[in-house]
Amino acid sequence: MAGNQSTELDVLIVGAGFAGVYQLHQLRKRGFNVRIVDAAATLGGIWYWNCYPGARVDTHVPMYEFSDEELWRDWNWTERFPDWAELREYFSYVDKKWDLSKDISFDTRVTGAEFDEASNQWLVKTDDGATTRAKSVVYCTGFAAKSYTPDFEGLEDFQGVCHHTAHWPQEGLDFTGKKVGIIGTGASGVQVAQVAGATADQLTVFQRTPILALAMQQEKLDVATQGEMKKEYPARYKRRNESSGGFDFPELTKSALEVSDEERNATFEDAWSRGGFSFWSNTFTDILLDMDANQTAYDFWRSKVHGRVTDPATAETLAPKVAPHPFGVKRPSLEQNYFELFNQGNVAVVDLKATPLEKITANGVHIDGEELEFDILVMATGFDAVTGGLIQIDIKGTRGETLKQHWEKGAKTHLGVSVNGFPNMLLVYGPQSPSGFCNGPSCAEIQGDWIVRALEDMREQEIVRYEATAEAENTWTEHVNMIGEMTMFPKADSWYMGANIPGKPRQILNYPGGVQLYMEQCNEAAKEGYKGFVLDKFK
Ligand code: N01
Repeated sequence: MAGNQSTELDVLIVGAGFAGVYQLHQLRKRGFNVRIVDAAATLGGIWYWNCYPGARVDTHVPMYEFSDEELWRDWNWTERFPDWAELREYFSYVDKKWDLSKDISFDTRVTGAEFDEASNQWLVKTDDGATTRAKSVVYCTGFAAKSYTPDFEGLEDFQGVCHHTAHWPQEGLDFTGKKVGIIGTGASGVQVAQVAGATADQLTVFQRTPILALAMQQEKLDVATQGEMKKEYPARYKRRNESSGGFDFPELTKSALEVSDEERNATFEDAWSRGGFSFWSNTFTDILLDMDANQTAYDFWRSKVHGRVTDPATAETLAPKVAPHPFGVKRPSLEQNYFELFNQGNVAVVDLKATPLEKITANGVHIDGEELEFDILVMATGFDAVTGGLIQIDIKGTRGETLKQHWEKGAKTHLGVSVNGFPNMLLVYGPQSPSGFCNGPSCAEIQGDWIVRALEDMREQEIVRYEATAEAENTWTEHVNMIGEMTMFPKADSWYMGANIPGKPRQILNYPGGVQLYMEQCNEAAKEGYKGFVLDKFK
């Protein structure tokens, strides 16, 4: 690792997004000798790599930021759902306030790590050829550190410009006057389409599964408004810590099936007009638990889309009568004018279920026996989410087994933070923790605080080696799967289930019981002397 640093650390953190930055700040305050390593050139994690046009957060201000008053007091956003550029500015502001960069190795990728039994330390290898010793490694690689591009026949033959949304050129790319094809209609595809549709000569959106995109209800924010809002910030951050998904939504009390049609409709309308994820997670208690309740949400959503798309056949492609999967079990995206795009003469949607993509050619995409020509192809095809970013690192544990091998049949952890056979290794936002079901900064703080406390406890008790037992790992995995089975998430082929990647084991990757229940169990384990862990004072 280049720069001014120690080659023997108390804690090495992988990743400089919200989770990693929080760990660095908190651990350093407590006197740990700690350093972040990140492959990117700046802070920001996902916001460094996903700088495609239109990329913006789907969480409203002030939820998607740290709750430290020292930060929010002087920081103001320009929009209710900020874009990637403003998020990067925020990270740069946090960097100055918390003085972070001096302890971060940028442009450095962690390629492997091996546990050294003799010293109880990890030997962490980076792509600059260096090896760093660390007593603990905390992986803060986020849920989307490994992109996924399908193995399309002929992809390498394409002569135009082709980028995955997560490897967008840092210098940007202009769609003006170009023929643009976007493959994928997840949150990334929707966001790029909205920008491309404005200036491209022709935009074709290749849809395999319709995206149940929700109204963002974007707003400009001024300083005076935020000055008023800030009076409520402490209460709102408290609420976010007490919620199930790390947001500040009010408590839900009613079933969608116990109210009249008028009341249900009024509740849906209210959530729709509040925008963001309100319609997804803040209408009724049983939307994600009961198929009949779920259908009411889908029908409402579909009527909204059909009201905005003029051609009935196109509307049906985008929002079919039969739901492609239960509402909300694939992550909805937020949209501003996504559905109106398809009323424009220069924008078309291709239904890949009806006319599968045959191959990619030098000039474009072959479909239904025809070649569609493109200057630019955008792969908005998602991520090998949650586990992919971790197992792409060659992490070797005590049995000579790599993490990839250990998770061959599916991820297993204790409490979503620790893995048997991989001592002194902790995960933030990892598999079987609330992760993708929780707002990122909330999880970075809530789960992050538990990890910081655990590291302090280990230091205080002079524990040199801590490791989840195989039994605890199995128990936690069963528990997570059991709760998952009670929900409707397994009913869709989503990244939540690992089902978007061919050959990846199908399992619920995020803890589905909510942050409260999750933290109760983590805190209980800590109180009982880190139940489920073996703690060694001496080797
Ligand atoms: O990826 P996705 P994403 N042929 O996996 C399609 C977060 N995020 O990058 O649904 C054709 O959701 C695939 O089709 P299908 C957010 O959490 C947040 O968009 O599998 N198509 C799907 O349409 C999000 O959930 C923001 O049938 C193929 C698309 O590619 C997560 O990141 C912005 C295909 C992939 O969608 C991932 O979003 C962006 C194939 N072979 C992302 N393979 C914010 O707003 C896949 N697809 C903060």
